[in-house]
Order: sequence, then C-alpha cells, then structure tokens
Amino acid sequence: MNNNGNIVGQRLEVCLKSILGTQYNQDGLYGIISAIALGATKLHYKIRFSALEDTLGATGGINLHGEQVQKLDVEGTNIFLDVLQNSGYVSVVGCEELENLKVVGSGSNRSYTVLMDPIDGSSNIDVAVSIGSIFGIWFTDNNSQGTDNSILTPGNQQVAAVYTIYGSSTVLVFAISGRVVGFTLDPTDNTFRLTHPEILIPDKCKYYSTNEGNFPRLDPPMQRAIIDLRNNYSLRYVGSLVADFHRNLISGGIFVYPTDPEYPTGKLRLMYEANPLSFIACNAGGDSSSGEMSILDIKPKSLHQRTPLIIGNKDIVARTVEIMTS
Ligand code: P6P
Repeated sequence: MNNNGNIVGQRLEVCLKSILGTQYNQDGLYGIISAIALGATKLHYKIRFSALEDTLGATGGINLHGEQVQKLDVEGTNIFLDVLQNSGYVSVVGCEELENLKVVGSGSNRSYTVLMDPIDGSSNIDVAVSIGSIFGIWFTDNNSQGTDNSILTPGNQQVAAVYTIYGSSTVLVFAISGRVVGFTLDPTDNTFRLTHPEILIPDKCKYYSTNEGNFPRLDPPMQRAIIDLRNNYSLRYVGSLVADFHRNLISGGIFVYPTDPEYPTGKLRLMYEANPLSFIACNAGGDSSSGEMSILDIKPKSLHQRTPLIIGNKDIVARTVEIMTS
C-alpha cells in the first residue's frame, strides 16, 4: 500500500476508479483510459509478433508529413480508433497518421476528444527497439465539434494524458490532475497492474537525451546548452520520444529536441506528442518548454504543427532554457 491508498499489483480499472472518485465525470475518463489500455494490449501482441506475421516494414505509402508509412502505423491507428469509438465517450480523434480530425461518434455521452500518436518511434520497429503510443484527452467543444477549431486550445486545457511504451515490458502511464501513475501489462491474464503508484521526476538526475548528430547544425547558444548537459549528465538517446521520455521521468533527466535548419519549427508535434507528455511531466513535478514558452501555454494554429521540445526535470529544463536563450 502506498500513501495514496493504491496497492501495487492492483488492476488498472480498480485503481482508476479510486483515483477518479467523484472528481471527474468518472465514466468518461474511466471509459477512455480503459479503452486505451485495451488497445495497448492488442498492439503489444501485434508488435511482439510483427516479424512473424509479416507486419514489419513499410506499406509503401507516404503519410501527410512525407514520411514512410510503416505497417504497424496503420495497425496502431486502426486499433486505437476502434477502441476509442467503442468506448462510447469519444466524439473526435486527431491522429498523426490522419490529415484531418475524425468524428467517431456524437451524442451527449461523447464529450471527449483524443489526440494521438498511435506509434511513436516507427523507425525503431524493424530493429526491435522500444516504441510507444501517446494520447492527450480533452473535453470536446461541442460548438465546433470535428473542426480544427475544436482542438486549437493550449495543452493546459487537457483533462488527462496517457502514454504506453512497448519495451522490455509494456507500461502504461497516465496523468490526471495532480497524479501520475504507471501500470505494467501482465501477459498471463492481459491486465495492466499498478507498478508505479506515484511517479515524480527525481531531483537527482542521471541522463540527458538529444540527437548529438545534430550538434553541428545548432545555434551557438543551443550548442552551449548541450555542452552543459554533456558536462553534467550521461547521454541516453533511443530515437523513440516515449522511450527517452519514460527513462527521464523515472530515473531523472531531460530530453531536448531544439530547432535546427532541417526542422526550423522543431521536429516533434505539439498537439499529440509535446502536449500530452508535457501534461504528464508537469504533473510529475517536472516542466517542459519550447525554449520560448511553456509547451502547455502555446496557442496552437493547426493539428499537426511542430514545436521545439525541452522536457524533464524542472531545474534542468530551466537551466537549459536559460543558457539557450542567453
Ligand atoms: P531523430 C521518431 O521518429 C520521433 O518522432 C521521436 O519519437 C523521436 O524522439 C525523434 O523522432 C527522433 O528524431 O531526428 O533524432 O531521428
């Protein structure tokens, strides 16, 4: 038993009910996070058997961002669209793989919008390196349901955020105002069980995560910030945002993907990568910034807009931003 009454090993559904209590529309968030857990369980097996079922590799298609579409990108998108629609509480889904918002249902119960990156880190799929899924959960603006305007609000308006990581184990982490908790998939009965009753980013940090191959392209102030990180922490960089973020959340550290000539507005997506992970980081005592402002305060202009991302331990984020802007 930990200090908020949750028992390690407890099933996700039981833990959700005790956390949600009467604070939220329990059914809505309970239904959506349970649906994401179901989808993550399905995707867990798809990933584990992908090489044996010929679902590795690319489809041959190119997505709206001009990137190779991996077969698992399609599988992941379809799995989560299906479970979110069937949850009965989601009206609109935004997805990295879909150009436009997708209306998955209407009705008084469907008062939530989910913005998702169903497979983050696609380039790592074929080499058996950890990948993940990322979800931001918002109330739906019923006046503009399904139009871009219905989602163009800052990330601080999210009501919850979730990510899953398919690594040496499959872990689901969610944040609901003030709480960040983690669950590990038990493949013996396909349930997610509480393993991280209260996640807080450690004060003493070990790691920094950035693509050091981009260093020569960075502006001098940004180079000075990276050199400062090199002098104080060990480099760990997987190339899957969720894997790098999860390590830094649990063990303490910072992830940095700044602007550079190849990505003048940043590489990572604001609405379904930076915002959900920033909601989680900030609820775990951490912070996140674009270098100019808090990620969660950015007023979005479009569903697929990119942003620079500095996220992790609050003090290291502040120090990095100070150096890169001085
Ligand atoms: P780079 C994966 O393609 C991704 O979107 C993130 O998951 C990851 O952090 C980043 O790109 C890696 O980018 O340029 O270092 O390969």
